[in-house]
Amino acid sequence: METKQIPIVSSAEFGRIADRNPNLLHENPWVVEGYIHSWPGYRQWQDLDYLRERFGDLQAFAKAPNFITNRNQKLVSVETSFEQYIRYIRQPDDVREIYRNCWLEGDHEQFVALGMPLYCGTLRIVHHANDAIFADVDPLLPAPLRAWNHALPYYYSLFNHFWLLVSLPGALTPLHVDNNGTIATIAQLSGRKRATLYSPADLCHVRNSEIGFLDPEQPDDRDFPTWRRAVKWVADLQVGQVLFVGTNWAHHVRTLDTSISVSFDFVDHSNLAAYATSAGWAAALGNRCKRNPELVAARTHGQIRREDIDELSAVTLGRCVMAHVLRSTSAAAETPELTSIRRLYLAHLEQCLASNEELAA
Ligand SMILES: O=C(O)CCC(=O)C(=O)O
Ligand SMILES: [Fe+2]
Repeated sequence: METKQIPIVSSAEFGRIADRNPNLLHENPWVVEGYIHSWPGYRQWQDLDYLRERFGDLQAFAKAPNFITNRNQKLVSVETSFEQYIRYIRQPDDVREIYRNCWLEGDHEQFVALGMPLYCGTLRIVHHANDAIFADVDPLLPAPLRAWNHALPYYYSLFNHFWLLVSLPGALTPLHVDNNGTIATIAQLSGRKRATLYSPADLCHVRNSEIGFLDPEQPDDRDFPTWRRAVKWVADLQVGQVLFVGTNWAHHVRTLDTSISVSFDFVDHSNLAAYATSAGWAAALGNRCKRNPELVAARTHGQIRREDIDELSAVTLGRCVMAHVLRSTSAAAETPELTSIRRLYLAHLEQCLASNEELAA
């Protein structure tokens, strides 16, 4: 098995490479340093007391591991507040007392047997494109990269993420691929994390449709007989560095020290087609519409009919509704950039709908 170090570059060098190669985020992962130090929130967000004051009231789930992606993995979880979770981070030995009666899946004994800390690794801190958080994390990406998220209707409510992740040494996010063809970024504010990645071309060696994903720390020859053919990309992410994970790259992250990260995914020119045609957001939107059929029929002025809402699959319905939203909003968009992104998105979507047998039937 070949192991490669993920290249580490300054944000200035990264900018020069990005100018020459618009596809660079997808050819290999990158660790970029030297721009999140200038985030207005950088220092404050390293302080657990500050985070507790700002986000303590948020309802949270903490799990061990963060989630599971293999049929043979076991999961335990608690329902908590972020404030209570910070208490656990400070006093992990008090876990029995802190989470008495809070177990959702498994219990304290099963948690102890797993031998890994609870991880609140999916704390949503952004809900829409105008969220106040963006003032703290600016620039989100080093130039010339530009996130197009803000131009994509409902982006932050369709399983695209913007998370604050606080974790103890040993916390685990198992191997997985992010939703919707997005590019993932993990910005390290405190402590270190070990990242292990596999390219989309190597997914066939590390993903088994029945079992799930490989455990890169303990590969199983029976379920993943060809795992040695995959190239393993590795980096120990240090404070101040950002890891970029391209579309459909599988990633596994082990926390090494008590850690604070911000992780978000994004869409730009390089993955808009992958985003537009992915089934994840479309199914989420379609299912939401199926729960409110009258509202959807009224809002689309009958262009999407009651019977379509009932009969189309959630994915197709989600795509039809999004195409409708894009047609009606791109003309009225506030800036030429917004208009052109929405038009491009719509063009990808229309192509996808045109080849849809469900609609032809
Ligand atoms: O930092 C972690 O534990 C995992 C984060 C992740 O998978 C992501 O941001 O997509
Ligand atoms: Fe991820």
